[in-house]
Formats: sequence, structure tokens, C-alpha cells
Amino acid sequence: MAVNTDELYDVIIVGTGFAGVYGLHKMRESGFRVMAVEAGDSVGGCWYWNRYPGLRCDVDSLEYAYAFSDELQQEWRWSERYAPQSEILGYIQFAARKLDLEKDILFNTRIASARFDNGSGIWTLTSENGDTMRAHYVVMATGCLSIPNKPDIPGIGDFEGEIVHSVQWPEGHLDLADKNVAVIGTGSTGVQMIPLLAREAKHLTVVQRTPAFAVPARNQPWNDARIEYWRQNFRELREAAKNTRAGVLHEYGLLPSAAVRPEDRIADLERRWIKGGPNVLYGFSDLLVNEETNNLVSDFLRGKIADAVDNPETAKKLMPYEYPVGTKRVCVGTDYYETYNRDNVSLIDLRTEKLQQIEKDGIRTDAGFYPVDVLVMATGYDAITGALLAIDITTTAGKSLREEWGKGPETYMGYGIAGIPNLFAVTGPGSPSVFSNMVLSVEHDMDWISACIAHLKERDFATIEADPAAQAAWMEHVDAVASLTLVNKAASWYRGANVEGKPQKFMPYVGGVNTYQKRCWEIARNGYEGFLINGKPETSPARKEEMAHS
Ligand code: N01
Repeated sequence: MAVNTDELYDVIIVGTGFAGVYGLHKMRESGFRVMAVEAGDSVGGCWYWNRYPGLRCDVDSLEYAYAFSDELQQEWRWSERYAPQSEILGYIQFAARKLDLEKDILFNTRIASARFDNGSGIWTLTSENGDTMRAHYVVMATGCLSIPNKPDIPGIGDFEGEIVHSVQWPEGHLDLADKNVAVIGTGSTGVQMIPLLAREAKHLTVVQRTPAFAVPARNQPWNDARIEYWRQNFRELREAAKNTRAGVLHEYGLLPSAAVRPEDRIADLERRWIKGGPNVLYGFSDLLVNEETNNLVSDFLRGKIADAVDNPETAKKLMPYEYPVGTKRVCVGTDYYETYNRDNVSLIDLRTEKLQQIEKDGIRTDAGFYPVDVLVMATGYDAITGALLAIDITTTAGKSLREEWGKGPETYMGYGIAGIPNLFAVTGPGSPSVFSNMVLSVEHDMDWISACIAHLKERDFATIEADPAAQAAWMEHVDAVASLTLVNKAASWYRGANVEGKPQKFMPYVGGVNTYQKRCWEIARNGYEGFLINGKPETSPARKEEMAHS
């Protein structure tokens, strides 16, 4: 079987990152006629597009991997605790080859629009090149972090040097020796690339709008004993991760800070700091709901910045005060703060130095001029909704999804959108998505979506869509849970605050992966309550039999 765009498919999956690759396998196993469409020339999603220096995942590689297949787990060996981009991409490509998926993927094809025909119940997807493909169901595995955020910084159009966005890093080596390089942005991307660019460039200028909390990765090669332990206990470990709030086997502290003796609090933070990675965030159960606990951890981390940076003025500029720790993604890096001790690194802190404009050969602020040959935009993404809204999708009432989500996205459980039948979003807004281990979450979502489509097909139902009332109630719940926490206190990309003009609303569900997944399967068991299901159930043999026995 190969892709044939003249055929009517049961399911078309858009995107072949971790989600699309697993989804294609799962839906094929479920007996559906399924194809996937991919803008790049390989599977891999964000791990295919991103290749900037220093890129690694900030989740342990043994956990940032598929859980569904013992075989994949046994055959693949992760080299390091935090796998580099090339290895993660290699892993996704390995999975696609092993599962023989590539023949069912249409590569180099970016979907521009999606239209549902009410009469026939068929979706038509049209690519930027005008190719069309049709299916009963569409699954948007387009990723939460795939559309680059390219802010319109004054004067940027006048810059005559090279501009590189982190998401579109040129293939091969970008020669920065003897160059004055500037990086705009100090999120996870900036924190990972800055130490490496500083080692290579003649001079590196970092433009910081909001400082990050960065923790040391303490990356290291896995030893054989660790790998063997995971091979032996793979199934139990992955199941255990599903029962956690983040979908990762962190060492979760079960007590609020107030229940821990003051001297033990700091000792535990120190121990977690030495362990590395985001461990330091999981010491107390109330980090994200209690300002006192949050201040305790924030102060601890600011103290670490003071320890690492020689110049106290620079250290002060690098300290975040404007948001509680954990409400913007905490960055995991190596030698990030220490990099500011180098003679060839300057910091422009936009809180204390006003950006005037970018000029043809540099950056001008009210404090001076910084010559630049290469300008690196580490300015992140139009996250969570960007890729979905990049496709022109309309509701059955003829309204565009962009219009519909004008005040922020609304979904039912992250999957369904009222007024848009037979289309499922994967890790959509209103699901744990970026507040979880993404690989675990995409696998879960694909399992759920595939079970849902099987349910509909078996019963000959024609359409499913979110009930507007259930959608409103779910979004109210998503907001209510967020409001119990400190997450709305940060101007984060979780809230759309990083993109000019984007409606601001906290998008992920922060009630925990465990709670969310349980609810999803309850909904399934209750006949997909909260969804409107239409069609001619009496025509289905399965349904007839069911009714005869009822
Ligand atoms: O993007 P970001 P990212 N003028 O949005 C600044 C995942 N990820 O690519 O904070 C000046 O976090 C912006 O400033 P501010 C991970 O989930 C994972 O770094 O908005 N500055 C910020 O400093 C992560 O959270 C991994 O005030 C401007 C930076 O640019 C997510 O991707 C690695 C600006 C953007 O930071 C996004 O990370 C990389 C402007 N006009 C990414 N506009 C790992 O697994 C924006 N900025 C390790």
C-alpha cells in the first residue's frame, strides 16, 4: 500500500512528529485506511526542524521515548541522560522504518486548508501546492511548538547581516568564528545555544527581555546498568509514569514546604540541585500553588545565579523577579550562567537598557551600540494554537477557526472543537500537552482518538463533534484549575503572551496527566459523553445487534 491521493481514506493524520508516527501505526493496527501528510522530507516534527547547536531534550531520554512497544525499547539504546537532537530524530526515524510507515506518508506537503462537506461527511485537505486528499476523519498532529515566533523588532528589516531563527537553523555548519553574533531570547532555546555560540563566536551579545530560571542539566552518558534496569522494568516504569502529574518519573516531594523543617528544605534543594535537571522543582508539593514555597525555591535559584556569575551587576540582571518559578518553563542547560563570565560575552538586559533599534550592522540601545554580523532569533514559537490556525479550517457554520478562537482557543478535552466534526487535535489546548511528557501524552491521545474512531465506525455513526455546552464546561474547568495555581502570574507562551496580538489565556490543562487521562477514558466508557454523535446507527450490524440485546 502506498499513498494514493485519489483514494478516500478513513483517516488522514497531519504531521509526523512523535504523534503522527505513532498515530499512523496505531490507526493502521486498528484496521483503518490511513495516510499521513508531512511538510518536511522526513518524519521527526520539531526534532526534524530544530537543529541549533546545543539542542537536547530536557526530559530523561529513557522516558522521552515511546511506551507502546517493548521491541523498540529493547532495540534502541539511548546514549545520554538528555539526548541530543540528532539522536532523538534518529530514534523517530528508526521507529518509522521499523514500523514500515514511510510508504503511507506524503512528504514535502504542507496543508493549507481543510474543508468538511456536511452532505458527504468527507474532509478535503488542500496543500500549499494545490494537491488534495480526502478522508472521513482528520487528526491534527501538528505539534505545540512548530510555528516560529518572528517578532517585528524595530529596524530588523534594515539589518544587512545574516538572520537565523533557531527553528530554521541552516543545515551543516554555520561558521561563526570571527563573527559578532547576537542572540535575542533567553528561553530554553537561548539557554541551550548561548554557551556553545559563545565558545565559537568572536563576540556574543545576548538580548534578554525576561530572564530565565535555568538549572544545570548535569548531562552524562547512561551506564549499562541503568539501561539494563530500564530494559528489565520497562513496562512497570512507563505505567508508573502515567500515574504522575507530569507523566515523568520525577522524585515528587509529597509535602508542602511548611511541613518540612527549614534546615531540611535547603538541604533537599541542594541535593536536588546536585542531581541536576528539573529535580529542584519537585521537592515540595505546593510549588505552583503557594507563593511562600515558590519564593523559597526562587530565592534558592537566584542564589545559585549569584554564585555562578563573577560580576554582581551581571548576576543581578540575570535574576528573574517578575514571575514565580515554574510558571514559565524552567530551562535546563549546561554552563549557562558561567558563560557570562567570559570576556567575549555581553548582556543587554532590556529591563535596564532600552532597545532603540536594530541597524544595518548592529543593535542600538540607549546605553550604546553593539556590532552584529549574525543575528540569532531564539524567540520561540506561536505555541499550542499556531500550527492549527496556520491551516485554514472552517466550522460547519462557515466561520473560520481563527475567528472562532479570536478570544482564545476552546476545545473539549483538547480533542474536539464544537462546530468542527470528525476532526481531532492531538495535545490540543485544554489538555496537559506541554505541561507533560509530550511523548507519553501524544501516545495517549492517539490511543484515545483511535478508540473513538473505532467506536464510530463499528456503529456506522457518521459524525462526532464536541457539544458546545460540554466544551464550555471543560474550558471553565481548565481555567478554574489554572486559577488555583500561580500560572497566570507569568507572561508566558503558555498564555500566548509572547506573540504580539495573540489572545491571552492559559492553554494547557494543569490538573495533571493522571487526572486528565482517567477522565478521557471515563468519557469513552460513557459512550463519548460530551460529544454529539450523529448518523444512522440503525444501519450498522454492530449497532443492530447491540439494540437487539438491550
Ligand atoms: O522560546 P521561549 P524557546 N524582543 O518562548 C524572547 C521547548 N523547548 O524556543 O520571556 C525580545 O521560551 C522571550 O522573552 P519573554 C520548551 O517547552 C524545549 O526558548 O517573552 N525578546 C524569551 O526570552 C520551551 O519552553 C527544549 O519576555 C523576545 C525568548 O525570546 C519552548 O520550547 C529546547 C521577543 C523565547 O523563549 C520554547 O522555548 C528548546 C522580542 N520581541 C525549546 N520576543 C528542550 O527540550 C520573544 N523574546 C530542552
